[in-house]
Amino acid sequence: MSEVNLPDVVTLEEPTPGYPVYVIRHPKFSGKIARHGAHVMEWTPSGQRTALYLSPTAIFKEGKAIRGGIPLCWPWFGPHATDTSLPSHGFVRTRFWNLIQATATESTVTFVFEIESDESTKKLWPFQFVLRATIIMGESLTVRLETFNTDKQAIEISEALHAYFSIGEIVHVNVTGLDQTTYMDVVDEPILCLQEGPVMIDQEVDRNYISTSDVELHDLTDNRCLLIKKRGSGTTVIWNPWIEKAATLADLPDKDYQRFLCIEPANEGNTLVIIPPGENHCIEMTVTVQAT
Ligand code: TA6
Repeated sequence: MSEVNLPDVVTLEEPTPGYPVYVIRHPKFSGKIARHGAHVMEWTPSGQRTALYLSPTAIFKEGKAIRGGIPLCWPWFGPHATDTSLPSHGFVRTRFWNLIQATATESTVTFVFEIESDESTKKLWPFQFVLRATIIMGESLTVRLETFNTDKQAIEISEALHAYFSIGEIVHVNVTGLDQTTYMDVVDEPILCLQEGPVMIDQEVDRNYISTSDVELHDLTDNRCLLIKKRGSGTTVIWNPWIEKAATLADLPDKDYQRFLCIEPANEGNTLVIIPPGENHCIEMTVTVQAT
């Protein structure tokens, strides 16, 4: 792997030895991206509070997903359909990716990471693939995940851009863009429901909305709105663990459920993706912060 020259606005840090994190300090924004999981840890437009939540007790160790930022869930979302011994949310958020490119313009910085199938991935998922993550940081943030089927057979994937958005106070936010949308409530036994009006959070929420719509996260504490546009995604997952579930997560302070809401462009359940041999699929999210 040849070394990639980093733009001047990027420095390399290691929260733990051998765990590279790219730190971006640009006049218009700042950010952090870990090579582990091609994981966006932080994105902060200048003059704004940070847009993504990152747990202060996140663990930076190979094989453990970072709690917060934007974990990339692939090639399956949630628990594996048949083998509970396999890692939840697939196996790419828990391994180091290859940095292919890091470039900058006067208004953006772009990182491209890739993972290619090998013997270790085939033990978990017996298919050939190339997976590419493109992260474009600027006054907005774009995360693009492209699956290239390099196998001789069709492949079926589920996936999510599992974004943790930073908020002022969980009971003072709402999400619009999902009114009259069907969702599967998976907090307990799955049950099909219909969303009436904005999504409000006053309990554990774990919902898979069948929707291709863009959504808006309205933060009434911080007087701002996060516009979340997506493409290539048929499901929007909304999750907050609330009090009891938060207390079971060792890498999340008990009270921090109040400080984030996960809104995740995804494909899962009824919107699984089948990619013919030699073809590819792209899921993408673009986030913009607006003061209100
Ligand atoms: O966000 C949806 C979800 O599948 C929830 O059910 C919850 O498990 C969450 O992901 C976090 O999963 P993780 O494996 O990162 O703890």
